Amino acid sequence: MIWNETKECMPREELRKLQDARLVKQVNHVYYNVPYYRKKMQEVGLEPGDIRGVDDLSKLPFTTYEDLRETYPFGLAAVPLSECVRLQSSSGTTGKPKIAVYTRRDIDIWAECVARGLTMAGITKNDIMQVGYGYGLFTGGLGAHYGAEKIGALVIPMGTGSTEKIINMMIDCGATAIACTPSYLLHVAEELEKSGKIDQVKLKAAVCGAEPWTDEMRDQLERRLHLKAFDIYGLTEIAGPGVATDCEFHRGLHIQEDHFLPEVINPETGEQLPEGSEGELVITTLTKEGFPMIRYRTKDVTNLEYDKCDCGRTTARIQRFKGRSDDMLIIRGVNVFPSQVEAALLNVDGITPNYFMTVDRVDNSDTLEVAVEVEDRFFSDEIGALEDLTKKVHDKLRSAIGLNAKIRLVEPNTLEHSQGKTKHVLDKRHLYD
Ligand code: DLL
Repeated sequence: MIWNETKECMPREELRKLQDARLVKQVNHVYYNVPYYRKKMQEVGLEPGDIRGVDDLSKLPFTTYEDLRETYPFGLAAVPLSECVRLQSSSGTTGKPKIAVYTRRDIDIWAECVARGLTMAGITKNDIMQVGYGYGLFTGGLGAHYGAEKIGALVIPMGTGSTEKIINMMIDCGATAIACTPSYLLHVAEELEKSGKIDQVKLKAAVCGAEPWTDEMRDQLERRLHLKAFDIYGLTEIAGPGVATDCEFHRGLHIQEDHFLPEVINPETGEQLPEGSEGELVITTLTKEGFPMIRYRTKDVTNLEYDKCDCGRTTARIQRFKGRSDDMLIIRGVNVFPSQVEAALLNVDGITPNYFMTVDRVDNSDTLEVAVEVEDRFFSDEIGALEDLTKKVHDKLRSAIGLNAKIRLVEPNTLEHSQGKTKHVLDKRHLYD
């Protein structure tokens, strides 16, 4: 069953009409209710009547994290706070946290979008879904929770905490689905293998997101936990998880386009790019009451596909994220995304997806060290196995990113494991600037 089939599978011309009408309404809403938006539109000589539909989208000014910081905490709220029923927040990269407020209708639509995403992952009212995202200000816990309740699944609101307790609950209550970050799920897999309890787990689907991950990581999770892993995307400013989710064909994440209008731009020039080009994802909310976002620059780098998916859905699909434009490293003049390193590492037998990159500057030259956890057996195997593996990893990385890195292979559970967003990079170079 497809949750709300009418919207997700409607012909694109029909969807476009709906988006046109909703965009006009959303622009009017912010113009008349948010002085900050009105001022920004007036500065470029725009009146609400100039926006007649999606074709006029590029006339509108962008909204950025800096705008959120400037208007912190409630300057972009488009309804009185007495009309809002929820506040969520996420730490910004620098300075103030990002804060969003939601009306009751916003919460309902958000839950509907998550419900569609969970349905794509095959989760139904017959499932028992354990939520392993943090509850509280982070949108992951409550977002997944409301979506799962909407489809009628039995929700275990576990949140984060002791991995042992999380595993026991999962086994004792027979959880059939889990929502958590991919890196944490991998940690759960490792712990289950170690304790010999893997056969007691009934999970059939995992809905993972909040951080970039790769197809190679999906393969590992699916193989080690005997489940199907799905990707879910979202951000606090726009709603939370459920802005887009991938289906069983894994041809990209279907955007809930009746609520979120996507574009891809050149991050340097701000110019809208043609279909299929890679660039920064920009999202405009179409139905938000509390905290609408007009052309919000997500900083997430991807490209969009618009052809009909094998599942029958007609919505645009986000292709695997390369990372965030502000995560991109320039090492000795070469552009490197951590996700490229992850994908290369996972192509080597015996390597786990737990890695940490340290970039430094020595004698005016950039250096890159990659520490990576490898399977236990390499530490007990015959002498030479570790050296061979180090060389293999080094060569794989060099051909993937074009750089010679210093490789440090470490035992399982040496690097930090996080239940939230995992940090994979330390760039020490800014210390010298
Ligand atoms: O991470 C919302 C979320 C919760 C999404 C649970 C999925 C699951 P923020 O804390 O505001 O919101 O962070 C948003 O996280 O701009 C991306 O850079 C990154 N991100 C989120 N999902 C994915 C994903 C939540 N599936 C920021 N793949 C976004 C890659 C992701 N990056």
